[in-house]
Amino acid sequence: MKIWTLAIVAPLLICIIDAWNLPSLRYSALNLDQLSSQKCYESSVAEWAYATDINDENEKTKLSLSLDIAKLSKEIWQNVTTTFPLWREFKDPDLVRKFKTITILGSAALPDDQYKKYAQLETDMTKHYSTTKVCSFKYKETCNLSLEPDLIKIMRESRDEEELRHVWTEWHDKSGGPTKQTYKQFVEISNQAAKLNNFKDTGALWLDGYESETFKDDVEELWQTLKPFYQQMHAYVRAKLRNVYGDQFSDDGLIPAHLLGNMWAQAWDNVFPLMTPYPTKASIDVTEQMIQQGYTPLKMFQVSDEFFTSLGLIPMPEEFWKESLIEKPDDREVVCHASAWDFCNKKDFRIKQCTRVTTTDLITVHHEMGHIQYDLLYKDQPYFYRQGANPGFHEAVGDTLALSVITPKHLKEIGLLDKSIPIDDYETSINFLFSMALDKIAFLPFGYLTDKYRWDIYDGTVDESQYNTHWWKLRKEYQGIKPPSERSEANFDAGAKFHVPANVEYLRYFVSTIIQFQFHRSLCIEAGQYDPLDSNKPLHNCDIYRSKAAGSKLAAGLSMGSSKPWPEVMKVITGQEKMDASAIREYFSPLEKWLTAANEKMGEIPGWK
Ligand code: X8Z
Ligand code: ZN
Repeated sequence: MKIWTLAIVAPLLICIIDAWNLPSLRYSALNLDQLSSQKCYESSVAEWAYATDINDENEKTKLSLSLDIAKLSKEIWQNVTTTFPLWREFKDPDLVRKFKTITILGSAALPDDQYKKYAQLETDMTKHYSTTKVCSFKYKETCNLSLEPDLIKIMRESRDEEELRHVWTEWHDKSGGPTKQTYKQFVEISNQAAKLNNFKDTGALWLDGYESETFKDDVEELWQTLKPFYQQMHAYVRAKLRNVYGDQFSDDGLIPAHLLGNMWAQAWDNVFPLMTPYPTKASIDVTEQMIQQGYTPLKMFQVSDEFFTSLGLIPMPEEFWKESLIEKPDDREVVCHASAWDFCNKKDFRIKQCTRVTTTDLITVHHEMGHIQYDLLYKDQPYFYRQGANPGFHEAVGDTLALSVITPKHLKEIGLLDKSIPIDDYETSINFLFSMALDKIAFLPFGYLTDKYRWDIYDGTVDESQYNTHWWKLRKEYQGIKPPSERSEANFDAGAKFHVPANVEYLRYFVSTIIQFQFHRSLCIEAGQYDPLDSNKPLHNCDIYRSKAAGSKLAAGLSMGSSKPWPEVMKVITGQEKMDASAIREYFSPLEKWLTAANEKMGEIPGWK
């Protein structure tokens, strides 16, 4: 929750003053730093009020404040860029780095009336998504089911094909479809803003956040490396689902999207019980255990906090526990999609999550806590550098820790897995790795295609006459899935995924999925929990719990914020400067072998038409 320009200008001016030794200006620069923090705080308060209580008044307050701040940002931006037109020639690279960012004002670059429209369209779409209700399959007259928790639970638990198809179709028709025209207008204005920031379109602006000319190609290469593994997963899951829902499958090899336990078929861990590799061996779904032990959302956050502090990382501050919203209220509409908030005053950090007591949500709790931990670690950086090294880094922090938390060994340690259950055998490892792959490997193509889709829209390759056709073309090509009901251009199925109406860049999650395994590998070596040469210490068994060495290595990188290009931060954490798939492959290597053999044995040929 940051105000772009103010975030940029304040530390920038301090830096200019330091560099040119003009102490007389220092006072006003400091004022500007305070002003930017203050404005960011005010806007966060208004945004939070709205996201935790969607009503007209909160919407009005939020929109009018955001317009005021956009105006102010623009004013300062114009002022600074006209005062220092030759900033590219400055000798100090740090200064150039700050100036480079100032030329990116984002949507605030728009003329006031256009900005107003942009903000209104985005609000309208997010509100529509967050408040959509659909009708029940079993009780036809009941039409108040919401995505969180009702539909998510049905997608997770129901094995009734008709019910799944009904819920999938209702949600896609009602949440996505009506926003198609709004999205089209949004794309146009968003591109205008990108051009005012000297980018050819919004997709190019998003990619600039990764500070690399080759980033798009690098991501494609990573995907190509991992695609054969994904196809093995896909083939195995398809074969097992065919045993359950036979008549839903045809010889095209595609999996119907409603059968994978998740509304967007982005993570498949919920269908694990239908295809457990070794059903008599342990698995890591601890939902039942948590319920039996009386876990609450608060307890889940406490467990997560304890893991972070066991590494010597920062405990959540008092304000966090007081002000966060960790359960869905029943007296008002909220934006349920989980998020973590930095209020820019170095004190106020909050999470908003409609938490349920499930294994998936326990992981999401760690994910969100990772965002806050990052915010806390870089809070003393100059205002402008209080961001992730790149968007993928921010997404990877909590997930990295969760890779330890979810190991059977750790679950035993915190009492969520019975101590007497054997876990060190090969079969249990395969069960564990398979459930992890249903989450992480299944996610990869979705994490990639969601922005591939939007790049194609933003650069004009695809117009609104093809919005839905193109979505399904990519879903088919990358994920190997197909819609369970007739789709047409009257639908807008991409709009049924939060990040599209809410305009959140998505490649970050693909990047995160790759780099979290690089982080994990490095921290595990640091903790003495992983040795590539010791087969008794495989990467997937590593738990960095209580390792201060691992914690301080992570903190050293994360506390840099965005003060240096991400490869330098990566180097601090992993010793490597590049993203690479070797860690994720190392982690899953026993499973990849097992799956290949299992598919061969079943005569299941990976791939689809
Ligand atoms: O949106 C999220 C987080 C908030 S940054 C809950 N995630 C993506 C999603 O839900 O689609 C985490 C996993 C991917
Ligand atoms: Zn996140």
